[in-house]
Amino acid sequence: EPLVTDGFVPYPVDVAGRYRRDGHWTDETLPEPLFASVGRHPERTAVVAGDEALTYGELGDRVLRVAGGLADLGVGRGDRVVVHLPNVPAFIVFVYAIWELGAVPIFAPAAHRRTEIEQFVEHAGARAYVTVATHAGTDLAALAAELTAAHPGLRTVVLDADGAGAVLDRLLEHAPVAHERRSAPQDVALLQTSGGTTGRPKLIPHTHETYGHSVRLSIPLCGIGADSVQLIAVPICHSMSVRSPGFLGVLQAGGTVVLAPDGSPDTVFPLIERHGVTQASVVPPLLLAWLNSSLREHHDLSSLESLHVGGAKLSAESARRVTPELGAILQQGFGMAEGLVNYNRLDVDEETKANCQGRPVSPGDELLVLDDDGAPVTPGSPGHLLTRGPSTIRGYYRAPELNAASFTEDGYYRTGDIVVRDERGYITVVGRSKDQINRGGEKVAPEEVENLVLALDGVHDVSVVGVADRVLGERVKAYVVAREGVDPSTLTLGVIRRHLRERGLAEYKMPDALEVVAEFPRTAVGKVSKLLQRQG
Ligand code: J2J
Repeated sequence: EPLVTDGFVPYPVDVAGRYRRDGHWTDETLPEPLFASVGRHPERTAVVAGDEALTYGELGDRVLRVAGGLADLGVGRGDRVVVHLPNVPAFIVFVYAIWELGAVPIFAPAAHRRTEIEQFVEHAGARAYVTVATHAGTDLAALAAELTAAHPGLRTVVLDADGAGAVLDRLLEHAPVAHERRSAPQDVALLQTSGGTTGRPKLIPHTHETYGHSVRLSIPLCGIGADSVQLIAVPICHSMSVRSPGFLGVLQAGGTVVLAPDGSPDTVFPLIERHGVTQASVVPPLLLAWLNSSLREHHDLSSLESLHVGGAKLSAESARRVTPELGAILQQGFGMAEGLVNYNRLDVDEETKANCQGRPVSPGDELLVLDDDGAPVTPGSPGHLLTRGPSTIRGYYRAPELNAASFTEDGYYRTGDIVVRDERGYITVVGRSKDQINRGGEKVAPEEVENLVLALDGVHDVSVVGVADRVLGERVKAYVVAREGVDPSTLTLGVIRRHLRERGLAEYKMPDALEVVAEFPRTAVGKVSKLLQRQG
């Protein structure tokens, strides 16, 4: 059968050959490690959420039954399926079920709404859409109905809000498919969403080889083993929850995954205590909330061995509080859904632990730190980070124009991050050259928000930037110029947010602040100075 490579930029043949010879890429597909664990210890607990616990045996059985149900809906090898679920066991079940069929899940953040989901469905030509009836007050069943009306070929699966219910029960009545290989390791295995820097979200195609490599190496580097109990308290579709080391790492190692509906101390502290959580991967604002919570004294958090913190910059000051106050090793990481992941090794010295965001996971990772003219900088000096390697994509999905700008001719990905790399190869993230806002780990493309705000009556021009925020690192601020003759006081934050909500934009992308101005500050060449706006 032909490989599933639609929309994928292949690795040069010699490079792929080298990655396989060097053992970075193996002859394994992503569901296989789970089923190896199922075979080894079917009775052990795999996934816990609320009062529900699934053993490995039960998880494996559910995966194969749901696969049967999806096959009945017409999902087969190479088909794209948008998985739009919150932190519920069904996310894990559906993703593995889709893999069992050789199909390709698109990991859509639960916070996404019509604008984003429609783009994924259309751009990827999705065969099916899996979601929950309601999420955070939004009627997603209605969205599913809208999508099917517009795309008659699209099949939808709408679970109850908790990811269970009659629709799931019916799928589970299907006879299980046989567990067998229906995809090749070289096939595109999944599409991850990128925070993006442009008007449209980008999709990131990983193969079983590229993703599996990242997972395998993360397991030991994050100290994951059969006794690990991992808490997933950030959105489950995020790389940190899936592969760094994520549920893929934990289920491969034979540990237990505990799902939290959100990351607040009220939710997670009781879970840590009750289930003896040993590891969690979190974004800085969550860590800060845990550190600053008075609830800490009322819960036994002593089972925590390590906390992986990444997605956005953690201040050294907060970093230093982690071990004394939470009793866990802090492991900073700096990764990107495009592939590259850096971790501080767990036994690194205290200075590195607080100040650095890690070094590459894979010996196959190649990093360049370049000045504005493209010349390498000396270690210890800041520069633009470019990278290629066995877990880093060579191009976004179906996006030739974008790829020409985001990748060099020899296949390096331009991360848009400014970093300092020291002599040992440890990285500190010091800035960003891409037009992106990092709102506490959630990435916002200003252009996407600007395009939607421009459609609002009364708006002449808009510029969206990230401004400093003590907890989130950055928050979203919109500068707006009113159209001539329009009373500027009618353009309020509430009006703009309501407009964006009606357009179906994810809540976290909406401006937190608004300033109506007569004109934008300009650079010498007449461009809007986002630099000046960021200070305001
Ligand atoms: C500063 N900026 C950071 C950090 C990511 C593991 C961990 C994180 C991600 C991730 C991931 C940062 N300090 N410690 O995929 O597997 C910013 C950079 C980067 C972008 C990627 C993983 N850690 N960042 O965050 O695709 O700007 O992946 O390029 O969501 O987040 O974002 P994302």
